[in-house]
Formats: sequence, C-alpha cells, structure tokens
Amino acid sequence: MNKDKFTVLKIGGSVITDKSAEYSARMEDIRRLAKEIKEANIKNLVTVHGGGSFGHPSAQQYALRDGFKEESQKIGFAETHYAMTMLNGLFMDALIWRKLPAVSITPSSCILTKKGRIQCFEETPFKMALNMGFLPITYGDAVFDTDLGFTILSGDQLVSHIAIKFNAERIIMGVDVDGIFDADPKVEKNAKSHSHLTLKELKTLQNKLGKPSACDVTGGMFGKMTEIIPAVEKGIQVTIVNATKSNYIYEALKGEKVEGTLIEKE
Ligand code: IP8
Repeated sequence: MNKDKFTVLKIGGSVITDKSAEYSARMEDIRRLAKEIKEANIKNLVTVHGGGSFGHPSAQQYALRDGFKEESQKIGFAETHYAMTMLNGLFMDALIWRKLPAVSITPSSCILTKKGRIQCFEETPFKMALNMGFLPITYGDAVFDTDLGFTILSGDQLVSHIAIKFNAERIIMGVDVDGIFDADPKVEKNAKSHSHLTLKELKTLQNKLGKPSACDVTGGMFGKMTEIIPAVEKGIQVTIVNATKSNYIYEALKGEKVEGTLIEKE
C-alpha cells in the first residue's frame, strides 16, 4: 500500500440525486463536484458515493437490506445494483471528462458481507489502483451476504471500512446539511449545529438523537454517526460538510477551514 496517508471522501446520495423523484440525478452538482475534486488536486484520494434516489427506492420496495426471503426480490436486487451502476456512470463520466484517472470499483463484485457487515473485500485491484495514482471510486451497493443471501451495503460502512483498513488520515463526508446538529435541521428550525465534536460528545449526541424513521434504508445521519465512530476511535479525523454548497468540498480537501462539523478522538 502507498506509504502516504490518504483521504476518504464520501459524497452523499442526497447531494448528487433528488431524493423526491426516482432516478433523478443532480447533474449540475455532479459536474461541480468533479471540478472541485480536480481543482483540489490532492494525492491519494478514495471517493465513495451514496445511492440517493437511484439506490434507496428499489432497495426499500424489495426489502433488500433484510436479506433474501423470496424469489420476487431477485429482480429488486438486480434493479438496485443496476441503478447504482447508472448513477456511478454519471459520476465517472463527469470525472473522466475532467481528465481525472477515475476507476470504478464495484462493491457487488469484490465485497461479501456477513449479516450486513463487510466480511471479505478482494482489495488487490483497489490497492493497485491507489498505488498507481488512479482515483478509485466506489459506492453503496446491493451485495451478496454469506448469511442473508444479499443485503444493502451503505456507502458509509464502506468509507469507515476503507479508512480503518488502509490507515487513512481523514474522512470528509459531504452531506446536504451544514454538519451535525442537535436535532434534524430539516424539521427543527432552531436546531443548533456543532462545529466541533469529540468522540465522547458524538456518542452522547447519537444517544440523544435516537434512530430516525426516514425512508433512507441505511439510516441517514444516525447511520452515518454509527459508522464513523470506529474510525474516530482509531484516531481518524472526520469532517462533515455541506457538499451542496459551492467549494465546500474543494476547501475541505485542501485542508482549509470550512463550515461544518469536525470530529476528533479527543
Ligand atoms: O446511500 C446505499 O448507500 P448509501 C446504496 O451510502 C443503496 O446509504 C443501494 C441503497
């Protein structure tokens, strides 16, 4: 593995798709983010994107996360995975158009989960791509599961797994709100944002917020917090920024101070 530390960037599905309409990509945001990634020009970057209105509706309709129960779900698995390859294709197109050497790593072909958690990751092509200076791009996907038959792997679990396994220096999570709040800012007008959280504060806040009842099959901000906790425990710094706002991802990648939430172990 490359000796230089690297960055894992997550681009949320709510940033690059319109969650109110199935299979609706936000092309302007996809192009803008590709430009920001190009201009930031940082070495050793792994990017993971979410599913938004491409992955979640069919995953929910066919209850894929709970695993294989009946034959009729198989077409749902196929549709969900195919929809994710379409969204990934749009993102890849924008990156390659900018002359970035982006290479897609398809989770359903190289990852197996066990009860929903990553069990085996055929990582050699991923490591070679990173070592050779390519820009690996991966995403939340419908994957095969040794116990459940199949399930849904969230981009957030992938982010944390990759960051821990390959010793990343930092994680940048691009979401559609201004960081972590003490309540859902889309519901509570007076929700207060946190510019800095320690691991202890993050855990306390997570308990306070509790599980949401959102249509996001992988758990929204609560799921995000659950997934990043093990990475923060390993000393990986996590920044949560609003990727719908111009240049926030650029500034975060450059290591500049940007509005959002910085999470550190201590
Ligand atoms: O949007 C889930 O990934 P996420 C992807 O990162 C699918 O939670 C297929 C629903």
